[in-house]
Amino acid sequence: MVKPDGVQRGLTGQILERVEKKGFKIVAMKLVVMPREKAEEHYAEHKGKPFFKDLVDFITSGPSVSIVMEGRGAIAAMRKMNGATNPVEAAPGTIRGDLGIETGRNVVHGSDSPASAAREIEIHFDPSELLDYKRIDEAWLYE
Ligand code: IDP
Ligand code: MG
Repeated sequence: MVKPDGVQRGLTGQILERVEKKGFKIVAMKLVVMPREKAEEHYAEHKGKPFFKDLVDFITSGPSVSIVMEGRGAIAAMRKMNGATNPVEAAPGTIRGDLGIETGRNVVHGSDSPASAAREIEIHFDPSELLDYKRIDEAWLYE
């Protein structure tokens, strides 16, 4: 997900470009202002933490871009591409390392496991919004 700070700062295109250039296939995508209930469900694991309210306020404060992407090792690779949660600790070359400063404004979200991805996809998308197609470069991306 490109969080509302990423959308407001005009970073959506270059973030999606990194995903596409890496070779991952975007199979669903939407621009939405997340409803509060969905945001609370999305971040359920953080309920009760001191930053929870600010996080939900922020994530619902404007449009965000949610995508579902596929590819070999996609979840771990995307987490690496996103970089550490705190952007000042995130490695240069990562999205957060290149584009952010504050933990509460860290530009992107990425699912951290297959189980989280399945849970989050269900929150953000209807199954009919996930598209099944082949990228023409697949034969050159994979051995
Ligand atoms: P992640 O996004 O790298 O998976 P999590 O620990 O799951 O990091 O936290 C979810 C989001 O909550 C972070 O991306 C960040 O926006 C926010 N967050 C996490 N820890 C803090 C904090 O200590 N202060 C403010 N915001 C935080
Ligand atoms: Mg997380």
